[in-house]
Amino acid sequence: MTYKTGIDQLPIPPKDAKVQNVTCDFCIVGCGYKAISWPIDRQGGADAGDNVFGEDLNQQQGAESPAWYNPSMYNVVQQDSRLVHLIIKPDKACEVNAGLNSVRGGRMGVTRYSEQTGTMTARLTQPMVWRYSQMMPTSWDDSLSLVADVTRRVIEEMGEDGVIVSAFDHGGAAGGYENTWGTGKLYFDAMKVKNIRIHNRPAYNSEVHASRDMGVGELNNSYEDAELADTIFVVGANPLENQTNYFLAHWVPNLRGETLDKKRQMLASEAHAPARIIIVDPRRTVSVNACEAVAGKENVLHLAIAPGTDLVLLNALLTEVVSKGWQANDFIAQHTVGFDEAVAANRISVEDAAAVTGLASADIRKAAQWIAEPKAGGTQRRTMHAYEKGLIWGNDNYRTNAAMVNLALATWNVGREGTGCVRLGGHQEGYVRPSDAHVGRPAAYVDQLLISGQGGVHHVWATDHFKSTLNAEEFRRIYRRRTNLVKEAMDSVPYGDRQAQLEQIVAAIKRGGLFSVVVDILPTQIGEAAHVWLPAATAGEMNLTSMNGERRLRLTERYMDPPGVAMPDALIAARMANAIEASFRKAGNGAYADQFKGKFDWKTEEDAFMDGYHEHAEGGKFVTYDRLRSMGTNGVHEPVVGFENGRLIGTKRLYTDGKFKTADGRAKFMKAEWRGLQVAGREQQREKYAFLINNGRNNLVWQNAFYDQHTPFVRERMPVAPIEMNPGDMTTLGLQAGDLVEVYNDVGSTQAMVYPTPAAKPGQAFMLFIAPTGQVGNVISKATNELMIPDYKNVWANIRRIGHVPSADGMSFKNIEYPQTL
Ligand SMILES: Nc1nc2c(c(=O)[nH]1)N[C@H]1C(S)=C(S)[C@@H](COP(=O)(O)OP(=O)(O)OC[C@H]3O[C@@H](n4cnc5c(=O)[nH]c(N)nc54)[C@H](O)[C@@H]3O)O[C@H]1N2
Ligand SMILES: Nc1nc2c(c(=O)[nH]1)N[C@H]1C(S)=C(S)[C@@H](COP(=O)(O)OP(=O)(O)OC[C@H]3O[C@@H](n4cnc5c(=O)[nH]c(N)nc54)[C@H](O)[C@@H]3O)O[C@H]1N2
Ligand code: SF4
Ligand SMILES: [Mo]
Repeated sequence: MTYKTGIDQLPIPPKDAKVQNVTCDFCIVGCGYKAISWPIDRQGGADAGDNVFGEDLNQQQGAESPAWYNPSMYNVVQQDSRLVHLIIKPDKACEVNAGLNSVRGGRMGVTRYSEQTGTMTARLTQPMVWRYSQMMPTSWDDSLSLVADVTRRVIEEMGEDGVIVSAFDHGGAAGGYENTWGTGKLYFDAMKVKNIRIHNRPAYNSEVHASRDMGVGELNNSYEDAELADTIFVVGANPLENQTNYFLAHWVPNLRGETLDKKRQMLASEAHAPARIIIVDPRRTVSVNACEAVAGKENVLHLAIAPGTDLVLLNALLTEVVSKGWQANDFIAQHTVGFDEAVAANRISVEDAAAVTGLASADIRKAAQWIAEPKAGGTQRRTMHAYEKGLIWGNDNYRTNAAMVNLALATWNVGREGTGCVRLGGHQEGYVRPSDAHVGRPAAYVDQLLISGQGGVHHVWATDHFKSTLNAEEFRRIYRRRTNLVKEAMDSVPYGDRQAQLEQIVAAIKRGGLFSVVVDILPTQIGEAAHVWLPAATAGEMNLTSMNGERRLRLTERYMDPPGVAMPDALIAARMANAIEASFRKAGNGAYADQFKGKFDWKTEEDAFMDGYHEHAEGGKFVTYDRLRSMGTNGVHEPVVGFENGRLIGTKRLYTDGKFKTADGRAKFMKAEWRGLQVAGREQQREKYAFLINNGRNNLVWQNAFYDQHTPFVRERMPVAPIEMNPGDMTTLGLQAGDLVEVYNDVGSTQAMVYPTPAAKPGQAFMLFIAPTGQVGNVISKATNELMIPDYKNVWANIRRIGHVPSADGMSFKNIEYPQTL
């Protein structure tokens, strides 16, 4: 372990070290971890009685020993103002990850704020405001009263439509029930803001409207179902890299046949075999490769579909299943409506579908068989249907989502063990807010409001549109211009004269300016344009509750202090609300001030949890911090339905009674006819440009790299956003590994570093999506579907060499595929 870090010894945690529950900060999977901490001036010992593991560490530990941690899991931090050693290591007893960490979660230790070890010292430690023509530190009262006064003046001039908000709606760090409630109560209860967007799309809407309209909530199964399935059918997702430990701890054992005993026990009357898997993705991902390695090629069907044509495949599968009579007739008759109409409207032959999707007819038939052919003995096959951003941010989101759910309903693959029709998920979830009904449908396209000069003040919570939105180049350009107008206006009068400042700010807004407030834990790119930065505390610096992709609710306990005066987002929202109330009251508008009165008296994040989740979530009345803490890293599946013998009682999977979320309880089939590449201009773009710029995540990097860009481990591997390219295409363009290229089309341009990828198809590149050093959003046009959902994935552009990344010569460009035997 001395390699590059120089660390060959780590302290042994003493027997009486503090052990707390942690759910990973990052992805949907929500792996269980333990935070182990103890005073800086002490150490445990190697004898079993002297360390927290209770193990004799004088002996060599086994390969899977939990009595172990690595330098990435360790740091020195402050806890209740005192220095402590801190280890954040995966919990072997957690059913989600069974002791596994990923290359992201395993680095929570080194991504904590530490003055002592120098990690993440870029964190925001105090509020900053635009003053003396630069960002200057100030107090909470001063910064929030400025935000409140400007927000008030904007509301006085423009009404609440002048307040534009960008806010997370997820769980895990940068979200969670406390913080979605805090922001939700501010904008949807005290105010009725309708010009609001979510962190990952330009409006306030659902990623999976269709599934919900059909009565099928999108997280309806349990991770155990991936262990019980006969077939796993995945569309547009790359679970090894993006839902890592769900894939490794639950899919792989089934693909290897290791869950056969469990299947035989739980589903005794049926025939069982190791699972097969179908992966629909234009790209050969490492998930495909890993599945082949563990299940054998004969049990893996990779459908390398023409980008954006999933709808056609899904409709053809439905057509084929029905033509074979493999649908679940009783279930359809008793629990659904609209089957015949949907089958008729969506009908497409396998041959016609093969022509559009570029797939072989035989493979489409094989997929239908693997999904729905009855098992030996005639029982209905159990097929888990899963999808994520290749479908959600793919072509024609609403209809394609509907076509996926149609197939799952027709084959009764919802509400039974070993099934599910589910999002694989992105972040953890943690949504509890007052009604958003006033936002309307379709919701306002917030980016376009900002670009067209509307709105006066923009509150930005834990997102960086400069990197992650569509049409990003134009967004950035206009956002800078508008916020600069306000900066110049602020510079023109004495900073200490609040009244003069306000007048200048309002005058600048009337000339097209925009006042921007960013709540984040680190400096961001959109923050460079902002006038106020408010420093947030993140998970572990506050208590935080969230649920994972199987609706498993847990509490991450506070194990360290936030940096400086940073505060949980929920409490920032509360203080902002109180400041806005005070501003209106002072200005003589008591009626408006009263909308905030008495609603934001929370002293702690637990107060926000009790006011929000406990009072408003389904089953919330059973849940308290103490009860959740005692449920440990395994938590409880939502919705919680009771509390008995000291334990919360949950719901392992949804719709087992065949009752769906519609007025009459019947799930709805939906018509979903094919209409080509639906977003305006994309067909033409495909014809005009040489490369598909497919884009998304990779294993190493979490989101916009907010931590990773400050971490040598990642930075030295990816100094610039990598773009995976076919070696033949590289030769044609005269490119070497590590070359810097420009990716450009009629919308904009961006930069990336060439990563040779033998599995990449000619003409199909894959770029890391929202890196600080190259954003795909620059080349994505502003057009969306009818409900304001972007197609981030199906984008075409040209590529040209502009140089070489200086540090690339010392880098590895090894093929990321696994060897074929695992
Ligand atoms: N390592 C890591 N894990 C993460 C994240 C991260 O940043 N890093 N982010 C988390 C978040 S917020 C999210 S939302 C999830 C996203 O999880 P995923 O959806 O798994 O991630 P992506 O890589 O965006 O896209 C998945 C796949 O869609 C494919 N695709 C592109 N176009 C099409 C198409 O037209 N049809 C089909 N069928 N497939 C297509 C791409 O080739 C890609 O392999 O990941 C979460 N997990
Ligand atoms: N081209 C393309 N674009 C995409 C996508 C795609 O597949 N392709 N996917 C979309 C998707 S699914 C997503 S999720 C988005 C992600 O896009 P963003 O939401 O813009 O990216 P994140 O990295 O998740 O942003 C998190 C921000 O919150 C801050 N933060 C972290 N913890 C905390 C906290 O506790 N409190 C506060 N206040 N701040 C915190 C971080 O510093 C960071 O600035 O990108 C979207 N854009
Ligand atoms: S798989 Fe996701 S939740 Fe689990 S450790 Fe990795 S990033 Fe964290
Ligand atoms: Mo996401």
